[in-house]
Amino acid sequence: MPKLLDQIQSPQDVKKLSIKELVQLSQEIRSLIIHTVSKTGGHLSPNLGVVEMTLALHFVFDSPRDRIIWDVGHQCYTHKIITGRKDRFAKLRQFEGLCGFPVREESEHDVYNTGHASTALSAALGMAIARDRKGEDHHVLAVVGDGGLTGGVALEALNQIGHQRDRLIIVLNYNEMSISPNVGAWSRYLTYLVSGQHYLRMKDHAKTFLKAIPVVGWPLIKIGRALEESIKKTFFPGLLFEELGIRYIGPVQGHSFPSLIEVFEEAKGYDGPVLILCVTKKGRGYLPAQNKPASFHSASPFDIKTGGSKSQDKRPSYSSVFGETVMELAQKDDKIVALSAAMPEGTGLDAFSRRFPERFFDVGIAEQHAVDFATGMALEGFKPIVAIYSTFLQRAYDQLYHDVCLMDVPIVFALDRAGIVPADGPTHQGINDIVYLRHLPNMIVMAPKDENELRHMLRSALDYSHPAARRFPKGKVYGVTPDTSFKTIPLGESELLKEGQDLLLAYGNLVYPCLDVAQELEKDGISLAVINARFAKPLDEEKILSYAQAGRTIFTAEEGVIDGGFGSGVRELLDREGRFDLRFKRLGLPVEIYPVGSVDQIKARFKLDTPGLIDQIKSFYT
Ligand SMILES: Cc1ncc(C[n+]2csc(CCOP(=O)(O)OP(=O)(O)O)c2C)c(N)n1
Repeated sequence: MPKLLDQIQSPQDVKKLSIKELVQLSQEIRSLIIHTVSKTGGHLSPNLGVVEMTLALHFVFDSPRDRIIWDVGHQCYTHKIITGRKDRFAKLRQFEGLCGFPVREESEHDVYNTGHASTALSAALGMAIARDRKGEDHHVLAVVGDGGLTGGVALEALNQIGHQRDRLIIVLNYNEMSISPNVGAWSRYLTYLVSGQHYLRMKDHAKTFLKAIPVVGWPLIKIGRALEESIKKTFFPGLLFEELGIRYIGPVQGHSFPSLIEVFEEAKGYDGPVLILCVTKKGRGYLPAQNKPASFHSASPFDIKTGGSKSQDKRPSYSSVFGETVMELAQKDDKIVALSAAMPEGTGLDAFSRRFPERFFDVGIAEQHAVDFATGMALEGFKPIVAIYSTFLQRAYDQLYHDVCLMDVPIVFALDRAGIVPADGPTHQGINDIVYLRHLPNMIVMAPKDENELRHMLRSALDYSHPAARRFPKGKVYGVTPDTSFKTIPLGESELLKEGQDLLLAYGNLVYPCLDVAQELEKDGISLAVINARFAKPLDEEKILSYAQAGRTIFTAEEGVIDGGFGSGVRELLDREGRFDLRFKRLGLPVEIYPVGSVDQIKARFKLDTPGLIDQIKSFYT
């Protein structure tokens, strides 16, 4: 059979299809997504869940004239495929290939860049009001998941949407899942709305039954209609949205083209904000993903037949070492509690959540709330360990400053995915945390060189009695044998790993690469001592200044942006000591928008891999 997908160059081609053809196209797209992601990795289960919904949106609406904003944006593969990027889809998440999230620079159909959750409603309202002020008449749509709707930003947007009442369409993709099963009172409410499906069906059956009764049938239906408003108030779902000033339509079967097209057409005609609740199945069409949607939320390359990972590397990840260490420490201290913002698996806390369900809190996609919630618990004597990816903790910057640091509250922050993050693109890079934490009063900022030090740092962080943040990268551990007992690292103490004349002061996961660099440079007659800094704050001032006093050249190395980072802290120390004469160089990452690619590719691009570091140091000497 000739492939329908070959004929689809733009959404205009989708509009020409019959329902039967749309069904065929959705199958072809699913197959393309599964085959591509099995090679490239990517957000498999979210994308398989929204194929029909995306096609129906493009069938009914007129992108890019109508603006479609994808919340998080991880579910945009079908949208990319039918908006002229099918031929580049094989290069999804590859260096110089397609980004896995909407990017304005890639296509006029991507009207808003996303990656972090819960922003679409605010952006859509902004665009809707702008449209109205400009006297234009296109549609603005926000597609948001039930997970995305747990984020505070989304709730703030709903608040204003209901107030402004501008024309705007919210498509709520309900699949019961965030990455893991969705949590919270909102989630419970949405589940209640969906269970209203039974009510809808019951209502239709009742009507058919009444119509069949001669004479009294129709009057009874009329009375029923009159009663409906009050029944609705008591039983009928959607009321909360309606009370907020947002028209509610749903629930809709999110894999049925006739239903989707019908409600999208209906929504088009409404002169105010409207929310359509679509029920979809995450992972639909690929059994392993359907059965384990969380494992396939963001999958690494996998074998299509079995669903098993293609990776041969059996080393544990930093996240899982972190999760196990939290468990070990929690066994001996019942004041320890662990928090995650919708990422129990990703942060390695899933085992902890099963072992200590009473001491684990998944707060939803709510990083700001997580930090203040932890502050409250800590002030009452608990010891919260808050595990949030470096990029997502950016959300809670004010809470870190205003609540945690000004009150000097002892909370341990575990910043996972710190440094360069592969494949997800600029929105997910964990490169700013050193900068945004370093200048907060009372905050201790540290990074381990390997998994053994990660364990000691977690123990130490609990002992310091101040807010303490510890970053570690995505991926597999270095592969050292961990010590059998914990030790507390004296606050601010660095570790000399190699003697030498000048100083290479390395931070976190750049410590071992810097050792390699120093060994290599010995061959060229460059002698560098290598120090594992451990702390970006407080710095080991005594040790650093001993090299300064001897007039040595100092290099700093960090996997984070240079401006305001670890090296900048060292520079500030030298300035305070009046050492403007010293030769000094910061090695790190520039402030710019990062390309999609693997860690190695991005490091090579910014000369932060071993050859790049060698090159930078050598040229500094010449
Ligand atoms: C601020 C922020 N925190 C955490 C994440 C990680 N994250 C990506 S997708 C996702 C779940 C989204 O769930 P939902 O919106 O329901 O979409 P679904 O995957 O179910 O389609 C999470 C927590 C994020 N992208 N942004």
